Amino acid sequence: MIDAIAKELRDNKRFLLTTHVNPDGDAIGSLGALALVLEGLGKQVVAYCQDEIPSFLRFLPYSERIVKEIPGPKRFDLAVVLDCGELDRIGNGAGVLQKVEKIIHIDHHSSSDDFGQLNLVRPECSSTAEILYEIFQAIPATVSLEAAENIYTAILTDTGSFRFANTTARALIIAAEMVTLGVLPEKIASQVYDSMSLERLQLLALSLKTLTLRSNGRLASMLVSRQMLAETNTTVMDTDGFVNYPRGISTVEMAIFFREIDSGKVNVSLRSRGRLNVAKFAHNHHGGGHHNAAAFRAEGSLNKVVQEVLAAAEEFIAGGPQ
Ligand SMILES: [Mn+2]
Repeated sequence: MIDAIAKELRDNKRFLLTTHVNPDGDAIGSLGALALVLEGLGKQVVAYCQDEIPSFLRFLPYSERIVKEIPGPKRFDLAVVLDCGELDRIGNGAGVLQKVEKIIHIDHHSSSDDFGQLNLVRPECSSTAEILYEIFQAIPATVSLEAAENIYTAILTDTGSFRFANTTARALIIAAEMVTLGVLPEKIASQVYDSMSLERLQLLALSLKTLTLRSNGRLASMLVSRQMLAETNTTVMDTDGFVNYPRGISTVEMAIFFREIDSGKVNVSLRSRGRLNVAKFAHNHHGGGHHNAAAFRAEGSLNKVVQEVLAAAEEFIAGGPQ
């Protein structure tokens, strides 16, 4: 499959690249890395993401060229969907994409649909960028420093700074290769982690007050409401990574972070340590993700969603490893 995809990338000319709504470091890093490598091969590329690039990723080369509308009418030979388990997670661009004759789907989410003509879904990989790097070697294509910064950042963020269970030897080897190409880990870490605004810190302070423990300390939860965002003049993007605070408590096996995105709509992020499979919990609620990191969207008031989900999570934990 790697070789088949490498051949398609070599043989075609006009590419549409896209990723999921609410993009993270792997989404934007994979988009940027593939766009830069394809341009290096003389291809025409449009990289699309429906939502705003989070501020901590805006230092990434190419990120400023990612478009929020697919320019039209434009014909593409090929679309590549990155880090995105279901086609409708692309958002508004999904319609345009379905008109492209051939779709290549590259992902590492265990719940991925096979919506492409070519599907390369490898849940054992740390990140989508890790899979891309293997494809770049198969083309074979030169990885510039700019592309390397994108790949490194994608692996760094998807492994939680090389801390999560997906921090494999292979993830570390690729990261090391990116450093060999000139990536400066200190520079990337400082851009990604030390670029917090005062407002975001104030939002975190409010959110931490909502931290609660259940199931004898095995379940922790925290929330951010629309009102907290208004009070601190922040947006939902400022909540990125907040889920790691409840997750960091020593007794916690499952952490849940609720954020109210609109009235009546709540985003629920799940993290686990060890054997609890939160992808399964997310799947029960029409979401998806990985064994230790997953998410879903729920309808209803924040209060109601919090109560129902926490009750379900207590039962889930009592059921033991899934
Ligand atoms: Mn990813």
